[in-house]
Amino acid sequence: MTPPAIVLLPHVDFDTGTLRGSGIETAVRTIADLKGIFRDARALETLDPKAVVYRVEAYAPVAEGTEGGLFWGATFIEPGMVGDEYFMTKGHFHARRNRGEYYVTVAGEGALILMDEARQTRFEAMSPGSVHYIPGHTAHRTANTGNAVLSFVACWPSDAGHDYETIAARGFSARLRNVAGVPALVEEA
Ligand code: S6P
Ligand code: ZN
Repeated sequence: MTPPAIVLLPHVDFDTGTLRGSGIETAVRTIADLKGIFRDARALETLDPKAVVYRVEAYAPVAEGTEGGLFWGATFIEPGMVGDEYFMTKGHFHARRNRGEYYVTVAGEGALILMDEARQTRFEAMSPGSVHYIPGHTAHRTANTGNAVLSFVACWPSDAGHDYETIAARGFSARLRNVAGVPALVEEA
C-alpha cells in the first residue's frame, strides 16, 4: 500500500511573520517601483532605485479569483523616509469592493491608512499584536513609522483582487507625514 503523501504545511515565525514552506510567493517593491507614490519626487531621486522598500510573502492555496477561498500573506516594510513621508505600500482597493481583510501586526511600529469611497481618510496605529479589520469599500496602505522593519500578517478573500489603478490615478486624500517628529495625516491640497 502506498503511504499517504506527507504534506508540508506552511509555517509562520511569530517573531517576524515570515512564512516558510512550499508554494509561498514573494513580491519585492523597490524605490524604482514606487515612483508616483510619494509626494516628494526629488527626495525619491536621491535614493538608490534598487533599494527594497517592502516585500510580500503570500500563500495562495486556491487560484486567484476563487469564490469562498482565503489567502494569507506577510508584509515587511523597511524603515525609511522619502522626504517627510514614511516608507509605505502602494495601497489598493479590492477589485471586488465589498471584500474585507484582516491585518495583525507582528513587529515594529506603523500605521494603517484607510480611505473609504467618499475619500475620507483615517489611520490606525500598528504595534505588535494590534488587530486591524479593513472593511470592504476601503482602500488600505501601510507605513513604517518606526526605526525597525514593520511586519504584519494578513488574511483576505481569494476573489478580492487588487485595484491599484484608482490609487495610482488619484492617491489617498491625505498623506501620513512626519510633522514635528510625529506621524500625522495631512490632507492633500
Ligand atoms: C492584500 C493585502 C496585503 C498587501 C501588501 C502590500 O490584499 O492588503 O498583502 O498586498 O501589504 O501592499 P500593496 O498595496 O502593494 O498590495
Ligand atoms: Zn488588501
